[in-house]
Amino acid sequence: MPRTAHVTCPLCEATCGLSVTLDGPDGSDVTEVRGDRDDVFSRGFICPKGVSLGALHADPDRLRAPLIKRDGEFVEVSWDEAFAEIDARLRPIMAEHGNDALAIYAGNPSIHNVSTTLYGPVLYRAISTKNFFSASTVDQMPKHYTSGYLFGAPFAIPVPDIDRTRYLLMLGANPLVSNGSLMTAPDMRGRLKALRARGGKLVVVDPKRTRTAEAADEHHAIRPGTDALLLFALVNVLFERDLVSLGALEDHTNGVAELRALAEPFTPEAVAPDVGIDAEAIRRLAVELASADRAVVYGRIGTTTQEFGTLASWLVDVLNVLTGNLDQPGGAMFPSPAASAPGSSKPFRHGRWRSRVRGLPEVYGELPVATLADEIETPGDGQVRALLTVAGNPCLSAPNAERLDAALGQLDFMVSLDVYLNETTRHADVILPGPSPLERPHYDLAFYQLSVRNVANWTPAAMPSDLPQEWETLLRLLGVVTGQGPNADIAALDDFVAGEFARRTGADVASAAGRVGPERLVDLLLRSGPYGLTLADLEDAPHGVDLGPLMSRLPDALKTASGKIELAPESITSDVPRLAARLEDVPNGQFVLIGRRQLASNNSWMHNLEPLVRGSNRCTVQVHPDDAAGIGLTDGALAKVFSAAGTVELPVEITDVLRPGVVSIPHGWGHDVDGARTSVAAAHAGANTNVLTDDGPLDAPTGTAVLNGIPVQLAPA
Ligand SMILES: Nc1nc2c(c(=O)[nH]1)N[C@H]1C(S)=C(S)[C@@H](COP(=O)(O)OP(=O)(O)OC[C@H]3O[C@@H](n4cnc5c(=O)[nH]c(N)nc54)[C@H](O)[C@@H]3O)O[C@H]1N2
Ligand SMILES: Nc1nc2c(c(=O)[nH]1)N[C@H]1C(S)=C(S)[C@@H](COP(=O)(O)OP(=O)(O)OC[C@H]3O[C@@H](n4cnc5c(=O)[nH]c(N)nc54)[C@H](O)[C@@H]3O)O[C@H]1N2
Ligand code: SF4
Ligand SMILES: [Mo]
Repeated sequence: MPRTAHVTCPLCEATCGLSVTLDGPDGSDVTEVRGDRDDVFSRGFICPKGVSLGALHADPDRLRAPLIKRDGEFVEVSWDEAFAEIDARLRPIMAEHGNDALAIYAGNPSIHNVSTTLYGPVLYRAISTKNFFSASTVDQMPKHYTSGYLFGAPFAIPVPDIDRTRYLLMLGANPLVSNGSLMTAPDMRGRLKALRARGGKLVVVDPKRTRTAEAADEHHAIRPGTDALLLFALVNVLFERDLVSLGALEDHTNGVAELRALAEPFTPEAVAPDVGIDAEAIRRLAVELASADRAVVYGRIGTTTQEFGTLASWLVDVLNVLTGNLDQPGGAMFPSPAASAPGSSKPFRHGRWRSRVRGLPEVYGELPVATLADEIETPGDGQVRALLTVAGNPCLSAPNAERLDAALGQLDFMVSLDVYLNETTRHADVILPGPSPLERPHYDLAFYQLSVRNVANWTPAAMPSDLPQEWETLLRLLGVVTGQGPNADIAALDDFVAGEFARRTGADVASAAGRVGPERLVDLLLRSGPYGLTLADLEDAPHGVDLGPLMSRLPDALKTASGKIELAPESITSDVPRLAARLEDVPNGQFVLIGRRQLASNNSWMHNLEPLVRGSNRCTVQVHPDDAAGIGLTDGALAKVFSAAGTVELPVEITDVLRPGVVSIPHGWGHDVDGARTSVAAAHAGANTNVLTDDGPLDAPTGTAVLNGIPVQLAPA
């Protein structure tokens, strides 16, 4: 008899509810995946990735047993053998060289997985290495940094109240393809349509006329990397025209006068030649933003992974404050999640330690992944000799990928928690697999903190797994790194973790009696959360619980030392002279490379699924027709693309959606490596664009990689 499981899709930030039909002798054959029409948040929405959850579950290349590399070949082993190997090889490295000799890289899916979200940090704290890296420094770290300094807490990220706004100025985001990021909002097409239907306006700023730009009222093709200049000019106009109006924020904000002074040189006329948008249009945008009754500015990855990522992220929030739209319905609001992991009670600061080789400051407990290769390659005290990756594929996702790939090959020991033997994990000595998304429980702890509506939805595992849950594997690793050996008492460690959670949240650990692992921790977090929910409440609501629209949260949400919004903190404003220098020295007209996301793709790791690699999901270099004509490129022919870091070859796709002078390559491809076990991906290999991105220039305050706006040259191959 077929049965239906209701699951929250864990593949992206949209948190769609899906109905999964299961059949077959042991109920583990996925016969259909549909959008769940009764889901309180997503109302039946689904994308091609969600549909492919069944293909992912069934993928024969997905690992189902631990692997150990013996004489260069991976062999399947038991869990006991795998842990014995880790204990025998990792412990001596840590004993001789210290914990900093073990680096950690946590990848994107680790935040889409309740086991690794909750138990990863437990292990990382126990290892306590300075060399902690994650996908955040190729993604949203500037946003944590600016939230840390403006609001006092790196996870206090305001999100656009998209269902109530009447004016949305969106920069560097393409949610009709990405399905939204730092903005949990299933069915973005429907939400943007509704915005326009109620008389609202959508303005998109993007070097490319994306799907989202096509669906907008207005599109401005900005020159890559110049968002901070544009945003500063908007601030300038607000002051010039006396349009600054903080409203309810007046008593809660410091730094307005400093900001006025800082914005002075950035007039629309001064920035226009570099930004590529004319001064008159910039003035009009500022006036529209200030006069719309509910307006919001939103920036995403095109604004964070660029040379001025921190300044651009900061100015997005600054504009929301100066127009009185922060914390107001229809503006940028702080969600009120039902459960959130306990954070630090101290106001945010960065630079508590620095990287050994380049002296880059720590931000939010991390060093930039752009410097991981430096730390592995450079001999001396504190050199990285071992690496643990958790759900990450830095060989495809980090800048200067060829160099990092070679560096991983030099490690003394590497362990990966991962579901594939791929470009990165092929360098591991031991790979520890986790269950498929349908074999584990799910709760979107991180993404409900970024949700445009307050909702809560718990997903029990749709079916049992033959593999240990990843929280158990992480605790077993905790046993190894803390010297308890390869067979530590996991239940005892878990009791200890739950006790600590209860202590930090004020919940009574006995109230969650009878539960273990993430179930117990989520139950404790819900109980201590603002709605007093329990896990049992959510278990009774398979389509989720709607907790209503976003609510104003100031001043309570502010954790700065002053208790106020700090609009002009020195840790941010000290980077303004670097931006001002750009006004004097506008880069010349060479080609610049930007990235792009594809609907049927998920960064680097879902290219092994036949249904997703068919059709339009192709790794090409997009070039504007005028540019192509100028250098003799023809559609479909191969081009060579060169940068300071490397060279790749890939097919040309000629399209007028790009701003002339800008070329675009998607990331996450380049599957033609030796030693991986992803047969479908290998047949659709594509090229790795991060061979072209450089690990040298970074967003100065945070060390976030510059992945957009890379100078490149092109030629027919
Ligand atoms: N040039 C360029 N580079 C980019 C970007 C860009 O826009 N341009 N975007 C950046 C961004 S935003 C991000 S987030 C990063 C992503 O960078 P990463 O997080 O390093 O890479 P992913 O492609 O997400 O790879 C995830 C890995 O997790 C594994 N995995 C999947 N599910 C699970 C699971 O349930 N458990 C475990 N243990 N493993 C799992 C996959 O097999 C894969 O190895 O890439 C960045 N790189
Ligand atoms: N289908 C699919 N969905 C995904 C992912 C995926 O790989 N595939 N990845 C997920 C992840 S990890 C993340 S972080 C999110 C990201 O979510 P989004 O930020 O919405 O991602 P993108 O679609 O890359 O949109 C970035 C846009 O920035 C533009 N851009 C590039 N440079 C600049 C610039 O200098 N200035 C401006 N203003 N714009 C610029 C690009 O043209 C692009 O349209 O998506 C998530 N969702
Ligand atoms: S939009 Fe995201 S959450 Fe929704 S089905 Fe697609 S991948 Fe899953
Ligand atoms: Mo990301």
